[in-house]
Amino acid sequence: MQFDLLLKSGTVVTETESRQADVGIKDGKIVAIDSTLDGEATEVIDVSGRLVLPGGIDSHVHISQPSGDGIAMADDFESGTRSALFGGNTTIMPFCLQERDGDLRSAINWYHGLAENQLYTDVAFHLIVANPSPGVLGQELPAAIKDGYTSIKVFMTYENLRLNDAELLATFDVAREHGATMMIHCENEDAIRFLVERHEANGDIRPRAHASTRPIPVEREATHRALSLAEIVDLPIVIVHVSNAAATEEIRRARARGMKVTAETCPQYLVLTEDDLDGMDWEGAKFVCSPPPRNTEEQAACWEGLTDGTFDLFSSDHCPFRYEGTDGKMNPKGAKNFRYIPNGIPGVETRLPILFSEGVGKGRINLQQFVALTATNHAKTYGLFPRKGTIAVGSDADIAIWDPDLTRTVTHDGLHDGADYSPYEGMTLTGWPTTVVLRGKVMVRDDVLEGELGDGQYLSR
Ligand code: DUC
Ligand code: ZN
Ligand code: ZN
Repeated sequence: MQFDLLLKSGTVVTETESRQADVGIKDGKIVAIDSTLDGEATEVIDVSGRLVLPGGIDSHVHISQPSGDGIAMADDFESGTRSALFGGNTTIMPFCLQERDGDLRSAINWYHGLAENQLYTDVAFHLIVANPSPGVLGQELPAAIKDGYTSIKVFMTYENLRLNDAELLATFDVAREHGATMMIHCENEDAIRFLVERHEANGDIRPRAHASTRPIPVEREATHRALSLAEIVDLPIVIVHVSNAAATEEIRRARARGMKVTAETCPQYLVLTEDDLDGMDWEGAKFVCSPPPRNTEEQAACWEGLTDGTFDLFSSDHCPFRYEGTDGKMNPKGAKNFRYIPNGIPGVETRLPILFSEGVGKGRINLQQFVALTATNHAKTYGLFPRKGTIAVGSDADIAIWDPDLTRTVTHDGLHDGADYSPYEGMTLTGWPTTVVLRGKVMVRDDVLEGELGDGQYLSR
C-alpha cells in the first residue's frame, strides 16, 4: 500500500496494550498497524525509542469565555489550541456559555465565529446552561442536542451561573429525555457566600481566603446533592474537577448504589496545595481556581482515585487569566480582595507531561491507564470514539510521539499559551511529546510548529 506517512518502529500504546509496531497513515486516517509495514510512503518517520500515543483529548478547557466585569481570558482559539497542540493534544473541548440574559443559539453562533479558521487542533463544544428558562428547556436545548451539542455543563456555584435544585432537576430531565451528557460543577454557593461574608467581616481578604471559603464540605455536599438529584431522574452524569477524598467517596458510593457516574480530576489537585495561594505580593492569585487545591493528603486520595479507576477522565480545566494587567487576576478589585480574582488557571499544555512524569514515571499508573485517562475515555464519554482517542485502523491519525526520557523544567517562556505565568513553573518533568500529528499532518515536529492556523476542524457530534 502507498502511505502518506509511515511511523516506523515505535511503541504503540492503546488503553489495552503496548506493542512494537509501524503505523501507516493515508488520507488522514490510520490504515495499517503491524509489526513491520513495508509499503511505499511519501514520508517515513523513524520513531524507534519513542512512544506512539493517541493524541490527547482535553475535554475540559475554557477559551474566550465571557468572564464579566472587564475580565478577559488569556487564550483565544489560536493561542489555546496552539498551546494544547504543543502539550500533545489533538482535540480539545471548550465550553460555549449561555449568559444569564442570553439565549443558547446566539451563544453557539458567536462561539463558532470565534473558532472559525483559528484552530491548530480539532475542537468539539460543550454547552453551559446558565438560565434554564422554559424556552431553553422546551425548545433551544433539545434543538441544540439534536444538532450535536450533546454535553452540557451546569454550575452549582457562582451567583450568575448557578442553578438551584429545581432548575438542576428540570435540566437533568431534558438531558435524560434527549440523551445528552450532563457535567456538573459541584460547590454549594450559599455556603460559599456565607463564608465569604464572614472572611470579609474579619478582614481576611488575601488570595488564601479563596481556599478557606470553599472548603471540602462545600464540594462534598454539592457532589452528594448532584448525585442524588441525578438519581431521582435516572440520569448518568459526569462530576467534573473532583479535588478531594470525601467527594471521591460520594462517587464511589453512588456507583455502589448502581448509578452510572463518570468522574474527572485535574493536575491542580495532584501537584498544587492551598499553601500555594499564600504567595507573597498577592502571587497566590496565580493559583486561584475552583474547587481550590487542597493538601497533600487529598492529593494522595486523588492519585488513589486515578490508580483504582474511580476517575475516568484527567482534564486540565484550562481556564487562563493573565496575572499582570487590569483584565486578569490583578484587576483593580482583584488586587485588593480575593473574591474578585477570576477563578481559573492555565494548564492545557502541561496536563499530559504532569500525569506522565508524576503518574507513569513514578509507577502510580501504567501506560494503558495514561492513554485511557487522557484520550480514550474522553472520546468515549463525549461521543467521539472510535474516530478519536485511540490508535486503530479506521481512526483519525491523531498521534503524539513521546520521548519518555526527556527531562525538562516547566517555565512559562517554554509554553505557548496566552497567559503570563504557569502555576507549574519550576516543576521538573520527565517524558514530553515532541512530535504531534493531526489527521495525518505533522503539526509539531521535534518541538517546532509546522502546522498552520486553520488545520484544526470543528467536530460535529
Ligand atoms: N469551573 C471550571 O470548571 N473552570 C474554571 C472555573 C470554574 O469554576
Ligand atoms: Zn467548574
Ligand atoms: Zn472548567
